[in-house]
Amino acid sequence: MAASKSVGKLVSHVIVDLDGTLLNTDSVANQILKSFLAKLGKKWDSKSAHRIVGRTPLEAAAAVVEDYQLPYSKEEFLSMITPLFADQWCNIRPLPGANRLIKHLRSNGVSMALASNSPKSNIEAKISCHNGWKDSFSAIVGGDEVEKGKPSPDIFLEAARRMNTEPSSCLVIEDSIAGVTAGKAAGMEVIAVPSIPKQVDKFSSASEVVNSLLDLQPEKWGLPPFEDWIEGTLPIEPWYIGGPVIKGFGRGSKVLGIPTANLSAESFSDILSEHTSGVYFGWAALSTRGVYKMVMSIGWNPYFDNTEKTIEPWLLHEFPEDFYGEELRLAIVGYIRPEANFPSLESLIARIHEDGRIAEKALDLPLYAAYRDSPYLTNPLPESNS
Ligand code: ADP
Ligand code: RBF
Ligand code: MG
Repeated sequence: MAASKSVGKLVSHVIVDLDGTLLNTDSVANQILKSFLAKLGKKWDSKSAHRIVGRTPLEAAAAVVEDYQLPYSKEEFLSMITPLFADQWCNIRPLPGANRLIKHLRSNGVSMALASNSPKSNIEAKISCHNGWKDSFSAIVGGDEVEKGKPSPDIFLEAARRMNTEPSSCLVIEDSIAGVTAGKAAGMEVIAVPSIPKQVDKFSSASEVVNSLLDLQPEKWGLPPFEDWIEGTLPIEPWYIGGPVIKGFGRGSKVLGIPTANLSAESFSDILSEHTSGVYFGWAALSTRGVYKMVMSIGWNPYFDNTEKTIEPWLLHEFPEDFYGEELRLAIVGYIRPEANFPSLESLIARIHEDGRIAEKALDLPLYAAYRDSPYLTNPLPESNS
């Protein structure tokens, strides 16, 4: 839930972190470390990712050497993996909402700086892969340009200095605990966008915690509001997933009176790691039945505190029977809100029904209705060879 304290001061400048905040670096880092460790006969545990998020490269290397008892010094290990990362820089994808945020601040003339623990040359290489990013920042500060990296405040203080402004006029956007600590120590307002799920309590020192960049409300800080929300929905670049309907927790119909035709989250771990948890909507096709309006949640269902991320699509239609095993295809076209916890089951149910009404109505807008005819939904399944 977007926990917010009484929101503090108004700001005029924004300082953003790069890895894990604008870029989905974790996903690429996980792949690189997984294959590197596999060659040493060791298995990368993505749960230890929190030990490297937000650290300087050498600190992150030291953590991996220690955790996996590698037969190298941290310097040796860093020199082995650095080229592997350099090869992948242009494969690191922007996180949802990153391009939108950069364009928004830029087109409204809000000064923006980039402040990262990475060396400056790495930052420049990474952002050069994304159109319009470099020119959007009036200052870029790398970890090698100050004495101490985050959690020390140096990087943020230097960014403010280069923008010719006071630290107290700056709003920091950060995904890591080290970054939040650094921003606060610099005397700045800090919005945390945690990249590690279910760790929100660790970010209590932040001025505000949001689930993703899609949930930012710049007007809370005296900055220009986003103007792309339409009737309670945010249009997104559509994405498509599909597969056989599987058994879920057996809870949707029974406990909530809201059946959800679950897809296997495991089969879509890559695409899901690109999209933040939350409530989305779009169109759902069942190959033998038709195309229906759909609203869904993706995530850990905070009310039930699940340990697995699940995909829970509710088709806005009454069906005479179950359709387990049938091919379900989804075109996801818009975002409604982050997943939330609720004080009671009734309030969760009421909120899901409201999501349903919002989706039902929005999907009639031409902007969203157009995707009802996506070939992905309407084309027959390819013949199976088996
Ligand atoms: P599970 O936990 O196994 O997903 P649910 O109680 O959520 O069980 O029920 C989901 C099942 O109900 C779906 O897999 C599907 O077969 C059926 N179903 C019937 N109507 C709908 C609907 N409108 N939306 C989604 N699923 C539906
Ligand atoms: N579960 C939550 O814990 N928090 C939510 O905010 C939430 N939002 C949902 C929104 C929609 C549109 C749907 C279909 C489900 C949502 N759920 C949410 C998931 C619900 O808990 C889940 O479908 C049941 O637990 C069934 O497994
Ligand atoms: Mg279900």
